[in-house]
Amino acid sequence: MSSKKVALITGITGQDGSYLAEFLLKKDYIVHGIKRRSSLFNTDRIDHLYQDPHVENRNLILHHGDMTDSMNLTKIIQEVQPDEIYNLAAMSHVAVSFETPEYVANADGTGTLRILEAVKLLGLTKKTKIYQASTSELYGKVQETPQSETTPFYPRSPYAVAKMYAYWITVNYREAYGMFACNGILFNHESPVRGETFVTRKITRAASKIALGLQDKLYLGNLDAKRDWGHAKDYVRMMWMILQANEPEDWVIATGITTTVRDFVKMSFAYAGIELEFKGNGVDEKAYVKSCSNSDYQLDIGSEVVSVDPKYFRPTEVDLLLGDPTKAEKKLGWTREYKLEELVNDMMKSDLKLMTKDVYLKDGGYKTMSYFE
Ligand code: NDP
Ligand code: GDR
Repeated sequence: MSSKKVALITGITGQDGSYLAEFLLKKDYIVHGIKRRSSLFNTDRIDHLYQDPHVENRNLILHHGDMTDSMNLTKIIQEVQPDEIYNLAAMSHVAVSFETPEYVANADGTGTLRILEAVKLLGLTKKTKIYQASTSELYGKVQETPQSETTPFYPRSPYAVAKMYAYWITVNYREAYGMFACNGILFNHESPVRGETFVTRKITRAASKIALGLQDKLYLGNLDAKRDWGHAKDYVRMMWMILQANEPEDWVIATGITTTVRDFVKMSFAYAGIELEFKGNGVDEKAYVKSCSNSDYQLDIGSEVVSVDPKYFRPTEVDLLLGDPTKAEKKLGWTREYKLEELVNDMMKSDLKLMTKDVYLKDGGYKTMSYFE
């Protein structure tokens, strides 16, 4: 029997799952991950960690599974006998949750119950610690700022309501059955591998393409929304620290600084040497090129590169998120390596590199992507 710790990560193919797997492997864990069956490969983010299944003593093992399938989850937990479960799997897009509310309740809400109940039924309550990926979306409509562990919840989307169930069922199993089950209430965190439809990555990808002459314009929704953005690498470290604490508790993880979507746009374009000027308000708002010191491609001064499209507005919006991470800093000694500017730089550097490949393809006459038309 190996003396190594065993972790099970649901959502290992996602942004956080991939960084956490890398982090735990460096800590000499045996890492098991649950991935969904898909018609195309969906392991891009963890391919660099892949180990040939024919090799003995692997420390990264993937299982097919789904948060909506109790029998499957129970079987995997029984087989793996994990010391720690990180429940990161979720339909995590707030806007999409308005379109698929029942599915989100099932995967994000009841899915968490399935994990907790499996651990209980299998008699693992004293062995297995559980981290639940809770979210600042729970705060929703602003009750107070900054938001801390004691701020009341007011969820504003089917996603947030499902995550509220997951939050409380985690607390309930901790209190009812003495489980080491904790919520990390994480504020927005981003990275170069952030999903392409979340606003930060949508912006850094588009700013890169526009700077390289591959795209003309970026359409966005609410530019006034304010978010407390951190770097995913700093946040996955905290997930692990939460499960190493003396007592199971709930923790806010945030930077304590909030920024508008508009300012994130400005910072991203600025990295590529493009200064923007915003004009108008709300549905009429647009951004124009004020100056361009971009050496790769010269944009015309005054050209319109960002425009608001109301189709991206949400039926109910979360206007302002600003977290207070004092408890995590004081009790767990959590510190951050990345400031917002460094996060933007990291994402822009990576996307510019990625899009540069498309420039070569375009220059070589390769013409299949829609934005080449
Ligand atoms: P991603 O959307 O990048 O990843 C979600 C993961 O969940 C993917 O691996 C996805 O698989 C998997 N998944 C989705 N539905 C199911 C399902 N029904 N069964 C099994 N797996 C499923 O999210 P993040 O990595 O950004 O976030 C991780 C967790 O943290 C999520 O629960 C999210 O709600 C929460 N969170 C995220 C924050 C953030 O700012 N990033 C902040 C606060 C909380 P596939 O790759 O196949 O789609
Ligand atoms: P969020 O992230 O909803 O906070 O949830 P997202 O990046 O989707 O939106 C942030 C803010 O930007 C505004 N916005 C747009 N958003 C998107 N996606 N696309 C746009 O074009 C656009 N224009 C403006 C949004 O209205 C919003 O106010 C993320 C997810 O990771 C959740 O899973 C997680 O729980 C929370 O962060 C904390």
